Amino acid sequence: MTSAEGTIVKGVGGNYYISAGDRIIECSARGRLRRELAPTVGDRVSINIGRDGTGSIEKILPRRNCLIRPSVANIDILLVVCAAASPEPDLGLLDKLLAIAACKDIEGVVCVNKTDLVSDAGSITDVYRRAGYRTLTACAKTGEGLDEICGLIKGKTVAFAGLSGVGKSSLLSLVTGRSLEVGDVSRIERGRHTTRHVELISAHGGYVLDTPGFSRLEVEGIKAQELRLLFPEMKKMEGQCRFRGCTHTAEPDCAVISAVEKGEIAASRYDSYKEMYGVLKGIKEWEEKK
Ligand SMILES: Nc1nc2c(ncn2[C@@H]2O[C@H](COP(=O)(O)OP(=O)(O)O)[C@@H](O)[C@H]2O)c(=O)[nH]1
Ligand SMILES: [Mg+2]
Ligand SMILES: [Zn+2]
Repeated sequence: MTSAEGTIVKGVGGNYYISAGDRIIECSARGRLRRELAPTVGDRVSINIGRDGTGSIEKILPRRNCLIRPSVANIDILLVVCAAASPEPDLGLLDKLLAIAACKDIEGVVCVNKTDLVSDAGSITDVYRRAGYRTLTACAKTGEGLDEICGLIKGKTVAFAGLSGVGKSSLLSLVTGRSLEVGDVSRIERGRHTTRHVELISAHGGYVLDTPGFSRLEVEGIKAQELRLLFPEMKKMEGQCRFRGCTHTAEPDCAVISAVEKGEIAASRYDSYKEMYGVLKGIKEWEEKK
C-alpha cells in the first residue's frame, strides 16, 4: 500500500476520482470521513492506494473556501462571464457574483464575451477595471481573449460563472479542447432526469470548471455591515466618511456617495451595492424577529 496526496476532480455515487501527479485514482471514502465532512470536488486529500490500484480517502486537507451550489472547494478565481450582447449584460448579477467571490476569498475576474456582436465592448470592462478588478474581453467565435484566459489558469482552479447563454461552455470548450455541450442543455437535461456532476477539468497547468445555475446563488453568507468591504472601490475609501462604520446609504458627509456623484464610482456599482444591502438587511431583520 502506498499513500499520496491529490485533488478530487469528480465524485460519482460515493466514488471519487483523485488527480495525483499524472494519474487519476478511483477512491472510496471511509464512512467516518463521509459522516464528518463530505468530500467535495476541489478538496485536497491524502489517500491510500491498494495493490489493485484503487484507493481510499484518508483525510481531507483544510479548505480555503467552499461554494455550496455547486458544491466545490478551493476555488482561486471566479471568472464572471457576461455577453456584450445577447443576452444583455446583467450588471446587478455580475456585482453580486463578484461580492460573493470576495466574501469567499476568491479573486473575481470579469470576462466580457461575444465581442463580435458589438462595436465597443470596452464600456463594461472600463467600469470593472476602474473598480479594481482584472478584466478581459473574449470572443468564442474568433478566439479573442483565449490566451489571456489560459494565462489565468496556470496553477489555479478557475470557476466559470454567469447567466445561461453568455458563452461559458463555448469558452470552456476552447480552453480545454473538450467538446462540452453548447446551448441550453439544462432544460433538455431536466427533461431526461439526468444529473449533472461538477467536474474539474485539467487545462493549462490548472483546473477549470463550469458552474451552471450558479447565477441563481443567494447571498446568505454575507453580513450587511460587511458588504461595503466586498466592493473594492468602497473598501479603498474605508475611513474617509464622517461616521465610522458608515454604510454609505444615507449618512451625511459620506465619501462614497460623493464619489458616486462625481462619477468616480460607477452608478451601476453603487446601485448594486444599495440593492444588495437592502436585501441583506431585510434578511437579517427578519431572522432577528423569529
Ligand atoms: N456571436 C457569438 N456567439 C457566441 C459566442 N460565444 C458563445 N456563443 C453562442 O452563444 C450560445 C450560448 O453559448 P454557451 O456556451 O452554451 O453558453 P453558456 O450557457 O454560458 O454555457 C451558443 O449558441 C453559442 O454558440 C461568441 O463569442 N459570439
Ligand atoms: Mg453551458
Ligand atoms: Zn460612507
